[in-house]
Amino acid sequence: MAQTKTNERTTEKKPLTAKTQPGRNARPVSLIYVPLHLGGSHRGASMGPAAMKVAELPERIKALGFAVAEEIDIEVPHSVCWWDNETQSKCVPEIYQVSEAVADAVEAAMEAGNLPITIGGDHSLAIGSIAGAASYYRKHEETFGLVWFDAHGDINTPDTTASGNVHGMPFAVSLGLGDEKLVNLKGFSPKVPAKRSSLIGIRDVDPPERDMITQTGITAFTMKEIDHLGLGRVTDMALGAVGADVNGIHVSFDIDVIDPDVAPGVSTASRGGLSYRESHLALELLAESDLVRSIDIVELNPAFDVRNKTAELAVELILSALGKRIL
Ligand SMILES: [Mn+2]
Repeated sequence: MAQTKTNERTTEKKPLTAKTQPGRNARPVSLIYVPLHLGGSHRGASMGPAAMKVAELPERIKALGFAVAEEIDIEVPHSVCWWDNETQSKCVPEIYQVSEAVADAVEAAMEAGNLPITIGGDHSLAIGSIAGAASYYRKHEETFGLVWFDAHGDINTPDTTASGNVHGMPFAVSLGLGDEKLVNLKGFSPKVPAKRSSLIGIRDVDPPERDMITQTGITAFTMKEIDHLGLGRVTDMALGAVGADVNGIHVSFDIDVIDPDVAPGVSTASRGGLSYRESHLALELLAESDLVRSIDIVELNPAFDVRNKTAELAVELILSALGKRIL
């Protein structure tokens, strides 16, 4: 194919230099790759970690001035469990197995003093990453807040789901609601209280999820609030709601929170999302809080991407979350 000059062309090599700001709590990074698709309906999500490697994620983190302490590839079982449409939550045994491995990797990274970044893969992996972080804080008698970016609520349970897809349930599971086996991962529940949980960017919410959001009492910001107040203010409000008295924050970032014009490479795109700059701003502000201790970047689906531009964006967003700044 002839190379044409177009602003779609994002595959050129950029110089591996950047303004660095490893903050005063800078930690070496643990990269945990989870090629998981069993929580959703699109197998391409399993290619997310590979696309992030193509976009030079570890090299760019190092160029920012951070050490990459380890890179871990989590094994995902080969299964066709999603073909079974009778169950209310598909592939739970397989997702449980992956969740255990992810939880152990995240907790071990935090015990080692590292910052775990879990790369998806579909959002059901957050069941494991949040369990791992929660287990760390629990053992150290510390508290943490959860800031979740998503177009969707991800707060379904086996009783409310229309699809049976577990990637629509990880927020509920982390609050202690849903499949008993998943809820009790690591032997305790809930992983995080609703009062320390925030959900930002929603615009595609199932009717039962509306009730869940209200009943649980999490702090939710829809796209309407973001349009009205601006994402800078909304991020500050989310930090105020969940982060006032915590030792750390877990950021679970679903790339589908971004508008599909900017980030087409996701499994479940929804119009009317964050702009390119808004998505960076949110993570820059969270980095400035110096509270971010663990991160998920999920739902990258290279099968729907255009010239790997969504993977490139996801890498940039991780750099912003680590404290990359313009000046
Ligand atoms: Mn999600």
